[in-house]
Amino acid sequence: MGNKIFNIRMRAAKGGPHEKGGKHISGGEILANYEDIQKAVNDLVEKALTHSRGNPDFMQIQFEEVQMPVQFLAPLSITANHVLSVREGQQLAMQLLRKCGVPSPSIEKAYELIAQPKNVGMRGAMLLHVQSGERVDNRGEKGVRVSRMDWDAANFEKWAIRQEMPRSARVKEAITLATKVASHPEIVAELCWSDDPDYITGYVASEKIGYQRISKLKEFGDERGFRIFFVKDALNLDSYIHYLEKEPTLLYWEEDDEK
Ligand code: WAQ
Ligand code: MG
Ligand code: MG
Repeated sequence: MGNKIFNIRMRAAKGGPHEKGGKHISGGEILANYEDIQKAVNDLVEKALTHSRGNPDFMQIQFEEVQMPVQFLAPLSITANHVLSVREGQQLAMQLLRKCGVPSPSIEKAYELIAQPKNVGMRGAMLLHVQSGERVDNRGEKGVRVSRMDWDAANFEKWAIRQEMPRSARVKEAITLATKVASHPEIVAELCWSDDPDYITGYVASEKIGYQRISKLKEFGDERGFRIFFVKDALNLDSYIHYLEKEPTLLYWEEDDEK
């Protein structure tokens, strides 16, 4: 038994690897002890091989020991918003972004970026400057992939039962990512919906408004999905990206947090 911790990550594509123009199918990241690496690898392989975006013909799995100390965070508080149409869902998303302090012109710029075909099919997130709405990461169609984060399965299950949330890997991954992202003081909001054609629920999240789930942000069958992080200041980009990619985060929920 060691107390070393490892980051295991996977990316899968169809039509060749991502960097050779393949279509992104699936990605995943897990933090595990040495003795749980095998299970983590199996879980990631299964995720990619049974994906609704299609069967991959390229997959890469990689792991490495994490040398940095782990930060522990309580999951963001959850609000469920039920909407009847994509239009209503998207209007609510914009309203929530404004509540986080993102000005309307920047929100419009975000939606212009989303509408561009070259930004469809990214495996990571776009970073946008809050005030100008300009994209500030230089990661092109790859985007910034948040990694080195996880949430113990048993602790997540307890939380999900109490919150009446689905006990799915997808929800666990989304709350984990949103909590890690929101806890950075320079990131004021996140907008997300899935690129999986069979999943239409998305969210807006921030430290201020918590995880605001929106039941419908796109139509079934649509393979366009996104993650956008709005950052206050474009100057410390390298430090945000280091935080998102490299600094290990584990969620932990205490029953008496009552969040
Ligand atoms: N880091 C950065 N961006 C990511 C990451 C990551 N680790 N994982 C995914 N993305 C980006 C990428 O551009 C994908 O195309 C997009 O997000 C959607 O990813 O019911 O399932 O994993 O409360 O398909 C949210 C609602 C589900 C969950 C989100 O996203 C709920 C989802 P997906
Ligand atoms: Mg995912
Ligand atoms: Mg997906």
